[in-house]
Amino acid sequence: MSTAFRVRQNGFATCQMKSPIAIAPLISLDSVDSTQNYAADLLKRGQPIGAVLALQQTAGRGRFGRAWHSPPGECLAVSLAFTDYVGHPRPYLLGMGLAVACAQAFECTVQWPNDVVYENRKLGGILTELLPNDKGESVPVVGVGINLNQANFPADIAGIATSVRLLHGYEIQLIDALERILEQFEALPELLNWSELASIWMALDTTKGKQYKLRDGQVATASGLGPDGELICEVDGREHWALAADALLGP
Ligand code: BT5
Repeated sequence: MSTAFRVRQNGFATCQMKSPIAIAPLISLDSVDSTQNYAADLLKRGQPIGAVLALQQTAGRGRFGRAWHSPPGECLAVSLAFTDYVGHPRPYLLGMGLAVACAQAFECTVQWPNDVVYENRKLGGILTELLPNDKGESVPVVGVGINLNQANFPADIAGIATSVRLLHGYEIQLIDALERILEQFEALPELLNWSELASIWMALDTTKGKQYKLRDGQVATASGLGPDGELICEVDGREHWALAADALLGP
């Protein structure tokens, strides 16, 4: 854990989120399997890394190994390495903070735990992983995928996806989109506890009343978020708290 982070965790200072590329390099690639994999490799080798951005991913991934579709120049695909937050007790807050920043940047809403949505269609998703560095420490790495310039989508996601172009009628370069998101992210308070994000998240939240598939396959209805940002839902009239579940998207 970095000294600065330990001091902040102990409550001696409050500040705002800092973009990883304010303190370490942004690496831009034409094509890569997954920006998360590339970031993992650099961290393991002890190379300095703030973020990895790719024009195209050939094997982008979502949560639980699901595929993430990111065609060349049309989808922002970036992995942000929070090397300053090694040992963060709630690394998922960094991902939720980035979801909020994306929603603010593109006038959308958020849906627990990681979706940037507009009227039940997914503009983007966030993948938060803990990846080991050369010292064996766990670095929070947040992968951000935002659909920017797509005019249409492959059949399997056509009913659940949308893009900035489809929503707002303009195209945007990947780097400009990233800049816009990070500007919003840097305006957030430092996210050490859910209490710092709760009111900002809830102002954009569309989780309540949505249907979720729990990890055991049961379908639940969301009733709200708990004191640590976990999902509170109802299954057959019984309250259930979940740390992982999938929103059922689409019309
Ligand atoms: C996510 O997973 O939403 C997290 C996506 C994170 C992608 C970024 S891109 C940069 C970085 N590098 C990576 O390799 N990944 C990260 P999840 O909640 O599991 O959603 C995945 C599901 O969303 C898939 O099973 C599809 O149904 C759907 N999907 C795939 N591609 C999509 C797209 N471009 N737009 C909307 N939905 C999509």
